[in-house]
Amino acid sequence: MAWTKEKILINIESLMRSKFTNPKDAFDYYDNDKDGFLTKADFKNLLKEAGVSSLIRGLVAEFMMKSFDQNNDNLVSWFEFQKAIKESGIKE
Ligand SMILES: [Ca+2]
Ligand SMILES: [Ca+2]
Repeated sequence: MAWTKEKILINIESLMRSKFTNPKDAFDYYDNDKDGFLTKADFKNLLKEAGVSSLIRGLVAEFMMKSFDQNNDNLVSWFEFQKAIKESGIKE
């Protein structure tokens, strides 16, 4: 079974739907230290729960960081997260 970008997004979307009522709940949940930013490690946790294979989790987390993080500080703020979710087509 191949992991395409679409499949990963579908998995993330279904995780969001089953576990959280809105993206902010998801963001707060994965923001472990509650500083208002997600790190690459936080994305790995999200991907783990979305059922993404451990073999590619690191790579996908890296990819998500790069596409979500707009000011290149290696952190994803709520603003960046929200924007990326809108652009990805994941419905709120
Ligand atoms: Ca954090
Ligand atoms: Ca950032």
